[in-house]
Amino acid sequence: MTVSPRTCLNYINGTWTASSSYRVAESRNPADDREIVATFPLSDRSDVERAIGAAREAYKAWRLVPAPERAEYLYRTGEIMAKRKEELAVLMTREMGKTLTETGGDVQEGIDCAFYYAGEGRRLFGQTTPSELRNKFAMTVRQSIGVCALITPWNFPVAIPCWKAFPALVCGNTIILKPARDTPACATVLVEILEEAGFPPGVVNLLHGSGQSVGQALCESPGVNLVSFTGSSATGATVGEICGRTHKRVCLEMGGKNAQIVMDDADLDLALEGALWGAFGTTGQRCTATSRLLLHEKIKAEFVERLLDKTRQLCIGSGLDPNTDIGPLVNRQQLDNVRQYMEIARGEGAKVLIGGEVPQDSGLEYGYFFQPTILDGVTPSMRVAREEIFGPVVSAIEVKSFEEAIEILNNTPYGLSSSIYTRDVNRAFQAIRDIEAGITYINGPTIGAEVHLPFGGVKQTGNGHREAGSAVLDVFSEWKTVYVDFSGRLQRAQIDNRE
Ligand code: UN1
Repeated sequence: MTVSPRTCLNYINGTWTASSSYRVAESRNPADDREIVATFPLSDRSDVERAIGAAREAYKAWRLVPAPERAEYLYRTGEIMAKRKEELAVLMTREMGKTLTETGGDVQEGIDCAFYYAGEGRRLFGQTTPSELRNKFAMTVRQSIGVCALITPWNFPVAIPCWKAFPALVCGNTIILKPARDTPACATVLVEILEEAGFPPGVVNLLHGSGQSVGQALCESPGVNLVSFTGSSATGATVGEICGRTHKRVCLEMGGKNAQIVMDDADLDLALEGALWGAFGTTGQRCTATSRLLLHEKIKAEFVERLLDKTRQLCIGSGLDPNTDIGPLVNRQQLDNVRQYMEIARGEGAKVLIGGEVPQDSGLEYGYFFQPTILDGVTPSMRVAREEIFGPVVSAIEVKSFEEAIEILNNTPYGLSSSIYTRDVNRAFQAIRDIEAGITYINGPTIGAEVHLPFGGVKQTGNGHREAGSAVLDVFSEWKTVYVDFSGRLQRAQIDNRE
């Protein structure tokens, strides 16, 4: 069945509009690149300026809407998203390739996020604390920040925009969403849902286009107060640099090189299921994906053997087919990256135990498929052991002890997710203490974070902020400290109370 391409437009000040450049580009189905999924505008600086103008104007009234009332819009958003869940999941599979089970999960994460941050509208707690002076009251309140630019990736084309948009909105900010070029249709449907939920014109804006023109202009403009970015480390460094120069608040979520440790006392069946899902789920295109297995020497041979068996049974194909376990990579560039890493791995002396190639099966020739791949003989200094691959490739690394496993796990520039399978409770708690990562799973895979807990990483994964949970409220709001002196006289802190 062919579906005609969707025409995506920008959304500025409550109106769907073409770019003033009139230039367009298209997104294609990565399982069959003959299919155009959508066309979208390549916005230019004048579109960016119009969106910023609309968002600034709308901010004046939106910041004054009481937070519980702002939350009502999010409840409606969650309800509409739930109604459109299946439609959105199918569209997402067509646009970026992951399986229907996974795209349904992506939309569900967005729905959960809507209800969670709607609830925050009735909390947004500040603190009260005693003043050091008599007849004086001290408290903190959260204040909105202004116009937030949200620059989002293609791998979670609904969930990640929701992680950013919903807390931003409930905190009283207005937003400009700049989605990835690979997933314009998913972003368009999300904004249609926000429109239907009734957000006033200018509160939510959408700009399609390239990072070089739209993303950069948003980062540079003095009209934007905050940039929240999820994507590659290289782009994140540029975003951070421009925002530093222009004194903007910036939240960066970047790469990962996540490891799963399997100790000799682990439940191997459980650890195998975890490794399979963590490494090959979403075709390895998650920043939380498992890309290193740190296997205790006593179980390594058996574990690898059994993992190979399970990997052989995985079915590669279109994500729309219910039998598919592994969909395609998102685009040709991503496929070329993974192939290049295979050459690097072979050149460095790693051994390909399974996979490592583009599948030759008929029916897959028009897609960006890659076989699930397990590498052996990988040493911690090799590039494949240190750099993010973002594909279905996992390295099996032997470790002699728990201490060695932790040392290797920490030996990367990143620190997002991590996991350990062990039945030893002491080991588990030592791992929680010693692993350098924002997230640690005990007896679970490295993927599968939930929206009401903080999400983010240490070292080069981020810049110290957390998304999701109540932690992200510290990104999207400013603390104001308020002192109320009801003594009717001048009271001097640090002086009068010491006399
Ligand atoms: C990402 O890959 O950028 O924890 C986000 C997970 C998902 C989110 C991944 N809930 O795997």
